[in-house]
Amino acid sequence: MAVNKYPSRNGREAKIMERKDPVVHRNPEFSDGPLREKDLNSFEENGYLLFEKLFNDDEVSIMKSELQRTMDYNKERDADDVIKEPGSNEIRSVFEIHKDSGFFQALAKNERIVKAAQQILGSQVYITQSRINFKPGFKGKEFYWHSDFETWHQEDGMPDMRAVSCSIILTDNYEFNGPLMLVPGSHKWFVSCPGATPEQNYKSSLKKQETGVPDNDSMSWLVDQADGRIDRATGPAGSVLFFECNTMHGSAGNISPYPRSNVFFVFNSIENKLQEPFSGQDARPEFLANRENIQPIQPNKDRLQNFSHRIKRN
Ligand code: 6CS
Ligand code: FE
Repeated sequence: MAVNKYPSRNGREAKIMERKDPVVHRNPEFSDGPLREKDLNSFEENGYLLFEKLFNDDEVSIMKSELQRTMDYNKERDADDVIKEPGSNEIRSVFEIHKDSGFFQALAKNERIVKAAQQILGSQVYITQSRINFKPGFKGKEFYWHSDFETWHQEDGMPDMRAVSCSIILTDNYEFNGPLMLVPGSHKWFVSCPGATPEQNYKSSLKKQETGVPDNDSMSWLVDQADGRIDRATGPAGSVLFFECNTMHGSAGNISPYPRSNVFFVFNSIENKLQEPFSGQDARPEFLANRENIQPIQPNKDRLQNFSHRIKRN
């Protein structure tokens, strides 16, 4: 097994250690893309970057109809990659949306987001995980504070911090409908979490994550380091949030009538493919952590209007 640079959940007390990997992996071969120098510097400093309206109104209206279609298609589907909200039959998340052989598959390869990921990761990229988090009105429950990397390292064997999540806002994200909250600068620290990973943890963690979450003292310390700041990723549909794999984030429940639906494409560097989980347990299923037939994405310029959705094959 590879050297474990970021031990966590090993039954010891919580510990905060410095990040050992670069945030922006600068590489002149992958400098061509939508991010300017000040964007890369801001991402380096905060651990995230919000672009208002990276997609135009025509593309947004297609996103909304594809979102509805995806929801309708999965409403009655009883499959591992469809996660319901705790205590209700409302859909919380649908995974592996980048393999829907239609609109979202094309969107995942669009150069506006792929080239940005290449600029940040300094290499070619592929998608290690994708999902739509629906966070329905009234019933959308919270996602407690966590670092995605802490889970992906422990449970999926992601070796280094060289992945970036691209969250495209599909329904307007307001202050009051459970927007993503992020702690600026938190990506510079790795919180080694207390506890141990239960067997097949994903069967419960995708509904409510209780392992691999920071203890209160560590969380308070991170917010103190940010001078008390907690940012919210609010913006109109079509806006895009890039956030670093180790940035501490979470979101509150949604009791408003307005759904807060975002699609997440997690771009991993082609140099950072998943290995054996550092928890020592079995690998999580393919829909959560892609391992099969990994190819670097060839970014496309396609106008998204060309893609009509074909119902997912399986
Ligand atoms: O376990 C995971 O991979 C998922 N869990 C959360 C709360 N965020 C990242 C990812 O979708
Ligand atoms: Fe997350």
